[in-house]
Amino acid sequence: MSKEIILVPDLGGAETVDVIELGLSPGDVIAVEDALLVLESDKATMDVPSSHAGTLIKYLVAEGDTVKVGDPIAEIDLDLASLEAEPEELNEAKIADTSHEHEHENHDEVIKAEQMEDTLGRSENLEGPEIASSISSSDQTNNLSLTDLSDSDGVYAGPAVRMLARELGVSLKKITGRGPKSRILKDDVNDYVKSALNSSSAATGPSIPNMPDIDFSQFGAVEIVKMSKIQKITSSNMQRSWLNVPHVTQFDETDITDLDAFRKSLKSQAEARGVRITPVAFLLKAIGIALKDNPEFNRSLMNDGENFVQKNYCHIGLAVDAPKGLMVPVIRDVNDKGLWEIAEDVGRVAGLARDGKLKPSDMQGGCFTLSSLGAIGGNGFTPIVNSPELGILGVSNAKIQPVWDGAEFRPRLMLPLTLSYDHRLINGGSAGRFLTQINRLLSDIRLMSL
Ligand code: CAO
Repeated sequence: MSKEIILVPDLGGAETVDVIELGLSPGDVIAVEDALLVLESDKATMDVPSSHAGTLIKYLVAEGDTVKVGDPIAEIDLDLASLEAEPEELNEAKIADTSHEHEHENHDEVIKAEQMEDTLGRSENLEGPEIASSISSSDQTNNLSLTDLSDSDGVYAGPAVRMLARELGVSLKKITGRGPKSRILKDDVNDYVKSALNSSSAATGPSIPNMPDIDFSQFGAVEIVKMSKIQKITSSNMQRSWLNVPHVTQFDETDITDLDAFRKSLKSQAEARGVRITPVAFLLKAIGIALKDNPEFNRSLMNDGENFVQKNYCHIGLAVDAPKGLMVPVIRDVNDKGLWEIAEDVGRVAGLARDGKLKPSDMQGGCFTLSSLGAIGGNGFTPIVNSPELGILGVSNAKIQPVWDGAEFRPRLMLPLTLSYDHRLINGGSAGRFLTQINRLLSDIRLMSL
């Protein structure tokens, strides 16, 4: 067996460098120019290519060692040497220019070398000449690859790690490096992929069973009716929210006796203005204030699972029972508006919804939704969050009820409230505070002016 000891080449000025990656294993077949290992100076990494073809017997250094020019780094069995064309000057491998242009060229060369290594790896059972033709048909270069560790993407990783990430289709930006100076190591890439695979298989779970197709005509006369576009959109939005959002619903009841008296006292003014003022305007006003005071309700989860959006505006959706189906137009900047203006907006958007004249933009940008079934009836219902909003207030029919005031029962107009919220981002305490504030604002409307 003829052996060759590979030495640390000219380091382009650096006195000592660290060994940061040993890319191969003993027994690996290597071609001239294959990256043997990766060295790191203060500011850059460099691939050290093999000056000879053969089989790696062993490394003479370990990851973390500090080496200088001329130190032995690997021992190679040259038995395959006759199969490859060996450029003479490789023993004197030069460090490449650090300019970005060269960086990219060198990067490409490293990739080609690694691809060739891959080819060789997969051709273990081939006879010698076939290996030789793989080698000689490859592009060869005499330069060491010097790569700014942070590269243009700001990620701190060596070329071999970048190559691995590319092969696995992983963005290095998503990986936390556990190497020195937070450099991303091959193990970090592998661990990231493993955990992504585990979490995706955990998330897959059993699928939702399909509803059976039933021929209802066997039970009596039926007709098949096409769903309207709005019905189809509502159906898929509801299902999406119901399946994605872990819902919790909280119940409360608020005393709107004084609110209703005040509202009724505004009747002649309202007529003069051509506006109808119902509890809905007060509810929107109260929600706006509660959203301002409880900003955690004015957020949306981002799909990356890492961040949420905090909204610094306050637009509220209003569910409208329109002839063509449920529509949710959005009333903008509620906190900048007084009760008259809000009441005007309610009349306007409800009219547009019922006439089927809402534009898509009229239904976008909501931070929270109000669904009032008060005029229709019912003691309570659990509304579905209009995701990606985090909360929805359901309002049912106000009724006179006996309320104990500490001395006697008094007839009070009580309004049932239900708050459904996305438990991924809202906890019960926040929801309790939010709903309690709405309750207080409605039961004592003087608080709305503070
Ligand atoms: N309890 C008792 N009466 C109520 C009430 C309540 N909670 N809310 C409103 N009312 C009264 C109003 O004051 C009005 O009476 P007056 O004319 O005597 O004042 C009457 O009921 C009719 O109100 P309205 O329905 O015309 O107007 P509104 O402002 O209350 O509601 C709107 C507007 C658009 C919210 C409503 O018409 C609507 O479409 N609601 C349905 C929402 C819906 O479908 N939600 C379910 C969606 S799925 O979650």
